Amino acid sequence: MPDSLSPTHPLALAPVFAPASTKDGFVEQFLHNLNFDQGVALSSSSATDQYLAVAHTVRDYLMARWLEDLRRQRETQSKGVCYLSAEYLLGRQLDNNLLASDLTEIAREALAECGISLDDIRAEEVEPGLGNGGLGRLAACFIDSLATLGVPSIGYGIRYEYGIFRQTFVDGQQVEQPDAWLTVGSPWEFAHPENAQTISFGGHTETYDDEGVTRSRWVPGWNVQAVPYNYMVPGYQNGRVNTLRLWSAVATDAFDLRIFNSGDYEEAVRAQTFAETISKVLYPEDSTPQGKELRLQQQYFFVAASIHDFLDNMLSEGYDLSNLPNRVIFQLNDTHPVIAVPEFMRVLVDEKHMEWDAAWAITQQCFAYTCHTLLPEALEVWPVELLGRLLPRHLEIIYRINEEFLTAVRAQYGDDEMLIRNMSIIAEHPVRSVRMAYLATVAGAKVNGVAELHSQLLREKVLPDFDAFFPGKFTNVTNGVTPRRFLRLSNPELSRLITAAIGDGWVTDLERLRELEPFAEDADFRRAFAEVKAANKRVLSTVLRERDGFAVSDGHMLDVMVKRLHEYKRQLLKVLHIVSTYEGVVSGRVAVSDVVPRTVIFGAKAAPGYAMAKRIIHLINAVGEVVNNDARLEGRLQVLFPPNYNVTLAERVIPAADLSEQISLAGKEASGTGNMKFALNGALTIGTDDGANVEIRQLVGDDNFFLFGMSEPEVDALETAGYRPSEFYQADPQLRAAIDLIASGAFSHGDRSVFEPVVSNLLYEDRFMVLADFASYVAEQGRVDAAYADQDAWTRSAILNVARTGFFSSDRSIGDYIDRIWHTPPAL
Ligand code: B1N
Repeated sequence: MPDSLSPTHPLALAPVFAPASTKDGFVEQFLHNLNFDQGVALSSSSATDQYLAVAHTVRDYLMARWLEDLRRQRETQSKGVCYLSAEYLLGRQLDNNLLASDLTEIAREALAECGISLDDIRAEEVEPGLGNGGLGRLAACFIDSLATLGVPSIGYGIRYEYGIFRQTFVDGQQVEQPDAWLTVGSPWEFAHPENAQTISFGGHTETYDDEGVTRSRWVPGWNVQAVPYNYMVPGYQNGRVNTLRLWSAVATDAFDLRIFNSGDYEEAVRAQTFAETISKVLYPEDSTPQGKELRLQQQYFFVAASIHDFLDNMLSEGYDLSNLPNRVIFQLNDTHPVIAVPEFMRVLVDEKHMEWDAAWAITQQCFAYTCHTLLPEALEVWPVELLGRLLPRHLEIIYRINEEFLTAVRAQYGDDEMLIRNMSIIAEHPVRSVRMAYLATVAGAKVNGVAELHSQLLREKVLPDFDAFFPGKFTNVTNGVTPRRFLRLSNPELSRLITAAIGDGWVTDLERLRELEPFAEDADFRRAFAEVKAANKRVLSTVLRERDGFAVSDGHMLDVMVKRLHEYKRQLLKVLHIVSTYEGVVSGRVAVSDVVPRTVIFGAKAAPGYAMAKRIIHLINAVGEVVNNDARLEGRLQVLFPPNYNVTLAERVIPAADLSEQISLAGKEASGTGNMKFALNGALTIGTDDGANVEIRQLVGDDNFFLFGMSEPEVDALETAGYRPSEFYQADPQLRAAIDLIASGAFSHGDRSVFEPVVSNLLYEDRFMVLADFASYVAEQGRVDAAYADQDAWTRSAILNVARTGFFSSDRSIGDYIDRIWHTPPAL
């Protein structure tokens, strides 16, 4: 803008140019972008060029709205949400952004006029896999709902250069490849190096005299620059565009200069690389994070940048910081961003010179914490030695928070040293460490679990002392999924059928699906619904043929288990069921004609360092190899394991599934969100009473859900009584036969050693009680087979699953966050 143009000049205020929302307008803008952004003519453009130009065109349509929302958020100063998450598992953007801006048909026609197929263009996009699994995908669903509901909000995270690894199989074993998702650049991001934040690490702390007041300060040892990359997050056809701001690390000038001046060029380049390591790669551990120094660097890097960004850029001039609780709530997505708490205190006390007590009172209103797990090994702790070396001032602040907290605990309960030890933010064993979940609980205005059962267990089992000490602090917000991506976009045929029956209001008001209930009794509707499922299976079959060379059998029940590979999720239980069916036929115990034809699809990545999980992947592939090629099965049982399960594949698999496997040991899966996506797309669930399965079953009804296995109290009782898996092995001939078959080397070319660790773990440890639930699981699968024989009744149940799971919209989850935690005002 020229100097003479004041910000209030009509030209400066004019809406940004937006192309005409017509086919011709789209064509014109697309060709313009192809020529001027990509520098190619249509006739010589590659598919990549075309994809990038289409993406830029969609962006151009959204831009005016985005700039308007950015301005509005700065100007209104109403209370907003800063969602802090180390992961956003976004999936492909083009389709979603076309839908949000209602341009899908216009784009299709416009491209057709240019001789290009929109479907081909879609396939060009590499999905940004900046998350591991459910937690990262939840964050992506939440920012979609926040934009759709028009909540003033911003998502903050890390722009990993490499997202979740690409999984390949070599001889049935997982091999990880780097996910270079940025190779051709991302058309959806805007870099703003001019808004970089300087983020410090290391050094020491000191006190100094400030006109008679003794203050502390941090004298850091080194720093890096955090460069923001902005992404548009469009609401669904509501003219709103929110922002996702992801930080990328680069070396600071100061950092470079010091070393350059010393003449050590090599060292300077090394230093640069070192700084950039921070946002280089996503840690591929889901649920069991390793306490790596770089991980803590990543966490501090992004939350410090986000807090400073908010304070510097979102607050009006001269903002009275004591009003912050009326202006912002930082939602902590698990413990990964919890180091934000001492950082916020440090800013208020050391930099803004606020009194400790006043700063702490503000902090306790500005943060809320979502816990996503119950597994003890997943609760993050940071060794004091490491934290103190990397963030010495933050460690001091944490010590003081803990001291004052424990003083308050003593004041209430007296000197109960056992209780004090149990509640201390600092653990003494095995090494002195900071318990991040405790810090988050003490600091947070609210603490929530992610499903009813999870929140109950969190209060009763994980943090009971805190629940007693902080009455009213704990609450539940059951997870949800966005109906835009996981129904409207991924299942267009079912969407059309639903809309024809009840109108399209369900896309933003998913409870409206209830209106489908009567259609379950309508034979024509059932026929149409079954035809949609069949069509979705054909689509999946084509995808798997082209992607992986698989030949999916026709007419089979599609039985799907897709999720991260973890022992608690019990992929092994599913494997034992398959092996048992196979063993039944080859041993003559079962007539092959009695096997209900099934295709079992697995999708699962294992953390690269999780040896048992990788062995289980190997076993699934090995069992598939044998089962799929044994003529005695007459093709009635097929096991497919497409590698590299990701959001894009999920969007194809879920709409095609008949049966959804949600078979974790009760009390271990915090919520699950895949379970919701399947039910919403008309798959029936076989599941334990765990996580959100409990709520799914309550909503769809017992007749439309296959429940098996121990309940959480039963698991607890068995644990207390002493669980000996070998007793189950001895007592159940069918189980014994299945395990013996694996142990015999039948799936490893006669080599008994290959799966010996899996077998012996099952027999002598079996932490997640696979053997204890086996009989119940197999019996319930028998009921699944019987139910599937009556296709019409099955379809009826499937329709009721769709009709009754509107509760699991992430719009409802966000509504609950607003009511119970954030108390943000209604949309402007
Ligand atoms: O979060 C999901 C839940 O639906 C799942 O049940 C839960 O397992 C998942 C460390 C995690 N919990 N913890 C993680 C991810 C990455 C990491 O580095 C932990 N993920 C979950 C959404 O609530």
